[in-house]
Amino acid sequence: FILLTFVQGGLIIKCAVLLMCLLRSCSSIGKYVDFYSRFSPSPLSIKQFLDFGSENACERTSFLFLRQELPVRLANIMKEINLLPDNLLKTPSVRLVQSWYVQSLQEILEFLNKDADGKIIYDFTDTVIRIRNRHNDVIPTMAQGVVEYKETYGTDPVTSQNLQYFLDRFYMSRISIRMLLNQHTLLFGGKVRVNPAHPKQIGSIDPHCDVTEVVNDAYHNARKLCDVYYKNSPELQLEEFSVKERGKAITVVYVPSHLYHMLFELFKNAMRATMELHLDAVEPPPVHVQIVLGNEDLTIKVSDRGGGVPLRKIDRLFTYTYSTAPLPRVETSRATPLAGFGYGLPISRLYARYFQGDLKLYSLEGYGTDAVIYIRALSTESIERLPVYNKSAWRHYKTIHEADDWCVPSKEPKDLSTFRSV
Ligand code: W6P
Repeated sequence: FILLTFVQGGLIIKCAVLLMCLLRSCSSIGKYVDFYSRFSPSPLSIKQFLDFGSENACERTSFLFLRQELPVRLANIMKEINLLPDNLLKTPSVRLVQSWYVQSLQEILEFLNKDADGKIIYDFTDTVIRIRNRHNDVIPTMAQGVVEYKETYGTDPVTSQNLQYFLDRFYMSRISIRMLLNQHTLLFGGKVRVNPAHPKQIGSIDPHCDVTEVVNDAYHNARKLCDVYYKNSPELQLEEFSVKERGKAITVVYVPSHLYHMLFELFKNAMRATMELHLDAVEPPPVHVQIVLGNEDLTIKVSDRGGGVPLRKIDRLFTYTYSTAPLPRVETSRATPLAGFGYGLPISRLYARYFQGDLKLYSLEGYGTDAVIYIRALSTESIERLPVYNKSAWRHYKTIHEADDWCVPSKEPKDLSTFRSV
């Protein structure tokens, strides 16, 4: 070793030091993951997010909170990554994702025993931005891992179910971590707290998010895509109803970008179904949207007349292992970027569930589909819905799945004549 160092000079020394650090950190990072995974993540309400952005909260408070909460959320989900099937863990894609999590956890831990002075807090914000960028491509990278795994090992229903369980939790955890990172950088990353693009927002939250505005925005952008690929597009028919004041814009305390993401996805799907069913129609049937504000829920229904989806196939639209099939997954030969049934729907449903809402599909096969977004009307009820690593989660991955407790329907009815009395 000394000889090598002598021959190759400083570079080798640097490599050795780096390797040593890497080994030391590799062997101890597990301990930190164990330690922090014993804490449950602390779900925040939208109201609490707003308080962080108000006058009496500061960058220091946010720093002290994130220094504890980010390791907890990272460690909780890292524990679950470790429970994935070995062959999936060994794919280069999943290894890469895992290395990002290790790296990010390490970078936050650097701030552990440091005084919360100006310089440190400033550096922390830099680290937060770096971490967010590092994890930008987690979804396609993870999807690639799933494709690689499927191509080599295939999928059985049990693996598929476990993967669904994991990915829902993993992506939900990611949404929540990015929410924390975004709030911190939007509130404290610039010179002033206001977001120049959205001055009324507190970070990514709009206390008066105009739902109709977001619906129109998402519709118009989906329509542009639709016009490119089909040379035509369905009109929008919009209806609003509020149990409160009539004639006033329906608003909600919410993250507009989340709402936009969901609506854009639903519009793309609705438009594609409509256009595919009415290929030669001069005027395809419109997409009908209802926005209803109740006392508990804000509900947005997007209805199309695109022919619908049989009940048996609805679940597939939310299945990660189904939508990442390497083979063409839709019956039509037309390849359009307009709604590929990728991860769009399952991720949109996670956005809805993240603040205690939901996203559901109700289809009338042969006619059309209603896609419904449910959002909590009260900001005090909009509380993060977070996965936690515990015995019950662990059991999900380790349970040996037994035979179903419902009969398998047989296509050939049993010959009832055997039971005829003689
Ligand atoms: C369909 C399939 C679908 C998924 C999501 C939203 C709307 C629609 N329409 O035919």
